Amino acid sequence: MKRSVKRVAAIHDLSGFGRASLTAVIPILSSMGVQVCPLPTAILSNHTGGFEDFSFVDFTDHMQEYIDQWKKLQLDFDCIYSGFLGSERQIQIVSDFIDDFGTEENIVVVDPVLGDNGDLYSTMNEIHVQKMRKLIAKADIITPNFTEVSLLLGEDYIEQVTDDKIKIWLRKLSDMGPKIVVATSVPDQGAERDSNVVAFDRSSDTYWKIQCRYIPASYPGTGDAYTSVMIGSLLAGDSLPIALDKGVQFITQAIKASYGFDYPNREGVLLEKVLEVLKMPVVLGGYEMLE
Ligand code: PXL
Repeated sequence: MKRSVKRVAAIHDLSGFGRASLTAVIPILSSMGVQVCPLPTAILSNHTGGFEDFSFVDFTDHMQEYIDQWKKLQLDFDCIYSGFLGSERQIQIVSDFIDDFGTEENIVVVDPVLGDNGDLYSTMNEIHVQKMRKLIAKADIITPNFTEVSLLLGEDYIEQVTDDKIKIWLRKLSDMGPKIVVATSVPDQGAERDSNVVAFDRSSDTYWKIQCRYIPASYPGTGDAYTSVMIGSLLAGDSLPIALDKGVQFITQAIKASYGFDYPNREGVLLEKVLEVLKMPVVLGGYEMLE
């Protein structure tokens, strides 16, 4: 039976305050007409970006019984989407989940959350990186930021990168398994502070680049928001470059709708003010194919 509403298994933490992980993924995909089934990895009072402390309950010990119940219900999903994973054991659980629920038809998206701005996140270590390398082998699509690209490849973090170099790196990541590699926050070689989304699609041997103009503000959770829009767009039948472009436009609009207001960035972008635009036809901002 064909489902009338697409369904995503979203394997992320639930952070009660701050608009990251599930509190970004659920409203975005729901607004795009996609059902989100959360598989929580941890429950936090608030995310960790910019907050000094937080309460944290690791859900690892309960994930298997939760998944077993989903198996009993014979659930299936159009997409499996994993993000922040709190422990190495969780990486194994996600890997097993992909073995159990992955099919030829559905898409497996792994956001290999490991670090940002050249550094590993404080809760991650080298073993985490090694396990993540194994997990991305099982994904159809991965969405590392530029720091995570370097970490996964074991390359030193660099401030500037040429198109030729990022193309080689993305192909190397794809050689590790995923058909599509979407790198975010890739420094632009021309405009100093701009960054780009650069993607490689192995099936068509094509590279795509979407420029993101610099905005002088950064907010936690925008990576989760970007990947969610991309997934919603792909599930609606859009092509990869259009899905990548829609994500960039949404994040740009969300940041612009937020930074005029005086509130702490750690609370995330004001999603509630921009969710409606996800339902509107988009004027594409422009993607280019890299030769
Ligand atoms: O992807 C953002 C995110 C997710 N989960 C937790 C976080 C953050 C960002 O800081 O702290 C727990």
